[in-house]
Amino acid sequence: MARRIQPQMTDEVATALAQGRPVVALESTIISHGMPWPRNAEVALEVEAAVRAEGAVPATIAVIDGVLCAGLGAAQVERLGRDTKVVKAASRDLGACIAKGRTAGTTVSATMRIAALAGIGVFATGGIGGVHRGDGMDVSADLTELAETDVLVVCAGVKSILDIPRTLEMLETLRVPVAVFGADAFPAFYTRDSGLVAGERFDDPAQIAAARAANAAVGLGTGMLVANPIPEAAALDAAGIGATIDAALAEAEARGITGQAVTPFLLGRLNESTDGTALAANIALVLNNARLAARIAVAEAGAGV
Ligand code: PSU
Ligand code: MN
Repeated sequence: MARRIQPQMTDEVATALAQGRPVVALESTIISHGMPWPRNAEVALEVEAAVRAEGAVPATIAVIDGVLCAGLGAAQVERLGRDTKVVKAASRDLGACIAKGRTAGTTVSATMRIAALAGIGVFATGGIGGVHRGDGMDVSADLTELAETDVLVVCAGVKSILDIPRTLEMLETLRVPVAVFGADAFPAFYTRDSGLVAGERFDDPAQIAAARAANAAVGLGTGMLVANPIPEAAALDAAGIGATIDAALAEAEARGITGQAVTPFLLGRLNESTDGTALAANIALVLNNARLAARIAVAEAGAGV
């Protein structure tokens, strides 16, 4: 087997890992392809601050000039947010990015892969990819990476640009444990309730850390998905955002948008056509997820996991 790459880490991240202190990985496709400049870069730094405020060290993950990075400086965050040549990398794209010296925002799958290489076990994002609507067989590699890589991912559930029931079925098939924090219903990103119940409710971050340790102890070998509902005050009206999503999907279809471009196109359309309301909700839930991930990482570090 080829020797594994050790990602380049900031001193802060390397020291925290060496000392067994809590670290939270953060993804960067949300910066490069999920939110508009300059709010994207500002939010990335606000999310890092939210992790620090809970007593953990943030490690924003990306590929910079072909180097896998865990922990970025402000100038690198700005480049990801601003430079339109930055590509979107899922796990399978990492080798080509390294070989060609590319700069990439990493999706959930690629961020999990790099976090695992760095030895970071907890990761916060906004929403994961999943099974897209329709019968086009567009299924995000986020699901397959969750099935293969032992990293806990905190998200706000799954956006209804995707087929939520099929995404939940696929997670079950792949035997990825699903935890819902502080609620019974699985959340739908902009709204707190997808109308579906999946996984197990947890009300205590330490108990989530304990479940993750137990998953490892039974040899599961998968990641774990923690769904954290958007705060009530930031949640959007379900009917309103539902109609906006349907219109964005119809436009993507009419324009023949396919492959890796689908999710960024839909996210961009939602942000544009809601006059900033969807963006504000997205920011609120990412911050909320960063705080919960930090609390889980702090609990893990305290338990010596
Ligand atoms: N869903 C969101 N926000 C996002 C993404 C998905 O609500 O920013 C991004 C994440 O980086 C996720 C990626 O990993 O899109 C999935 O892309 P695809 O559907 O091409 O696998
Ligand atoms: Mn896809």
